[in-house]
Amino acid sequence: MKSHESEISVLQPLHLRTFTSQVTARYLTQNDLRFICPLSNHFQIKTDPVLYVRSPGRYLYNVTNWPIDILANSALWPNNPDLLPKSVVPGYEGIVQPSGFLVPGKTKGQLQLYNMNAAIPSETEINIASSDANYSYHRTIWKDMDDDGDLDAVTARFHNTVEEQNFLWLENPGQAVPGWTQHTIYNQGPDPGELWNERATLYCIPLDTKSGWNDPENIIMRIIDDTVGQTFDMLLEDFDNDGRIDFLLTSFDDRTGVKSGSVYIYEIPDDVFNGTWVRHVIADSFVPGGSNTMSPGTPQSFYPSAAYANEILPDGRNHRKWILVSGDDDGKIYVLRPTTDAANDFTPYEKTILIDTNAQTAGKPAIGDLDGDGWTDFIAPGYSANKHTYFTYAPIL
Ligand SMILES: [Ca+2]
Ligand SMILES: [Ca+2]
Ligand SMILES: [Ca+2]
Ligand SMILES: [Ca+2]
Repeated sequence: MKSHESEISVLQPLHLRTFTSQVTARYLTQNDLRFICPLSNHFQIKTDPVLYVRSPGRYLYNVTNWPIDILANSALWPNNPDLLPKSVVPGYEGIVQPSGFLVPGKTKGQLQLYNMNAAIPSETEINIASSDANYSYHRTIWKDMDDDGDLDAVTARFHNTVEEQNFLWLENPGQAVPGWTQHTIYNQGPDPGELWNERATLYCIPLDTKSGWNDPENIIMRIIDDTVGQTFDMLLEDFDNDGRIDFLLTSFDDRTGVKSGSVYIYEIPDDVFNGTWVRHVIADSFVPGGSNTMSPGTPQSFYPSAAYANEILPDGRNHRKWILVSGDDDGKIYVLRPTTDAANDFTPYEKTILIDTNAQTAGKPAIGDLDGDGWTDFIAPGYSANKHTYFTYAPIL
C-alpha cells in the first residue's frame, strides 16, 4: 500500500470560472454548495442574491459549466448559512440563512429558513426573526433551550457597534411559521465572537437549574481571555484526541499599532468558571491588508481523506484533525497541520498557504467530500479576486 502521507500531499488546484460578482462559498451538504453574491452595492438599500449549486460533486471536473441557481434575493447582506437539520421544523431540511450587517442600509437582517429538498426552495422561505425591529444576524446553533423537546435557535443579534448587541434564543413553535418569540440571554453580550468587547466569554447555566435558560438569573458569565484583541471565530472540539474538548479561537490584535492575527487553542479546565484556561498559540503572524480589516477569519477542522480519518494509530487513537483557516482580509486561505499526533502537545501547527488570491479579502471556504470519493475537497473563495478555486486531495487522475 502506498504511504498515505505521499498521497495526501497531492493537492491539486482547479480554477473555477470567474463569477460576475463577489462571492463567498460555503458547502453544507453533498447536495448543496452555496455562494453569497454580490455584496458590491454596499451603500444601497438593495437585497443581495444568494446563489447555489445542487450536487456540486457531479461537476467537479467540469467547473466551467456549473448549473448555478438563484436561491433567493430577499435579504440585505446575507452571510454565514448554517444547516437546518431535519428534526427542527416539520417538513423542512435545509439551511438557515442569516443576514444584515453594520453598513448603513443593510442593518435589517433576517433568519430565513429554506427547505432545500423542495423543487423551488425559495418558495419555502420563512423569516423566523421577523418579530424584531432592526437587527443583524450571523450564526445559528440548534439547541433545546426550554426542554420541550424541539430544537430552538440560539443566536446573537446586533444593531451597531455601540448601541446594542444581544445573545438570545428564538423559541421553536413546532411549525414552519415566521416570527419566533425571542428570549434575550445576555444584553451587550456576544456578537460574532465578542468582536467589539475584545474578549472571549463563556455563558453557562448550571446543569441542575430548573428553569434553565428561561431565567436570566441562572446565567453565569466567565471571561476566558481579554488579552487577545478582537476575537473573530471559534471551534469547540477535541484537537489532540485526549478525550477532552478544547477551545480554538481566532483573533486579531492591532492595539499596539502592530497588526497581528493569531489562532489559539485553550485547554478547558475541569472547573470552567474558576480553573485556568491554558492558552497555546498554534499559528500567528496573520497580517491583513488595508484599514478596518482583520485576519485570520473562520476556522474549520477536517481530515484530508476518509481513510486518514479512520486510520487507527498504534496507541489506539486517531490522527489529529487538521484546520483550514481563512486569512480573510489577507487574501489567503491556510492549512494548519499538527506537527504531532501526540496528545497534550499544542506546539505551533505547520502553517501552509492553500491559496493566495492576490486580492484583499478571501472569504469563507467550503470544505467536504463533494463527490463522495473519500478525498476531501475545498472550494476556496476569492471574494475580492472574484474567483473560486476548487482543490482536492484526490491523487491526480
Ligand atoms: Ca425547545
Ligand atoms: Ca417549542
Ligand atoms: Ca483535547
Ligand atoms: Ca472528494
